Amino acid sequence: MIELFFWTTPNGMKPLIMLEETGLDHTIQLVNISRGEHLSQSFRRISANQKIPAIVDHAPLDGNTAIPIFESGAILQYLAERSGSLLPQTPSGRAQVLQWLYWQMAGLGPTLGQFMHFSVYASEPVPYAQGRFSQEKERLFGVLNGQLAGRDFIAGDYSIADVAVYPWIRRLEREGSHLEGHCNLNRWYQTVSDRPAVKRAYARADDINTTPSITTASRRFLIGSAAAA
Ligand SMILES: N[C@@H](CCC(=O)N[C@@H](CS)C(=O)NCC(=O)O)C(=O)O
Repeated sequence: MIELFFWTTPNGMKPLIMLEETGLDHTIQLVNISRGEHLSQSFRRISANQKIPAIVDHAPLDGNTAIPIFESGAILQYLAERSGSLLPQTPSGRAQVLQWLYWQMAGLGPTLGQFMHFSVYASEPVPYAQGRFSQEKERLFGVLNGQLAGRDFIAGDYSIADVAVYPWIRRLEREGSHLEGHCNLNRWYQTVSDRPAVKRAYARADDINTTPSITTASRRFLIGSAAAA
């Protein structure tokens, strides 16, 4: 059984979508980052980085004792291998998927996170940072749009690369970023949005929380500001 430590953010949505896609047996532990629940000592033992998401596999297939895993990319890869889904078996197929998974983890995710921070959440305007991350966001959207030309999905069949990228694109789209100028990206976005597992995952998230993570009250817990407490 997989225990998912979850809040309703883009990185949190990745394993929830994956669990819906694979049907792996799981339970959800809510970690409300707006209330600083990710900063507790007990959560630190599961996620050394004290950010969500994290999982604990209570019955790993290799017979080991329960294993905690943090970092959403590592979690997706683990769940793909655990379920035999959404990650090809061949070395070349795996490499194609993993390069886009790492592109999301190292490039798209951090860039869109900083873009959101400086354009929506920052307590004061920082025009240089807004411009820098807006420009890089557009460049990365262009890279993704180019990769999706003539392809239904990012790396061959639907895979953990799509699962990793989708929640961030959805978050930006909901925040007002227009996808129409990137026709391949927009088509892919509609296709993934229509997947039953994706719909189920967002319906579950909406039942849990519909308020933004960063409010005046929550600001002191987030963005590492209280992480050393
Ligand atoms: N690279 C990490 C990023 C995790 C992350 O930034 N999680 C956010 C929510 S999306 C969080 O826990 N924020 C709380 C904070 O920064 O204090 C991953 O992909 O798992």
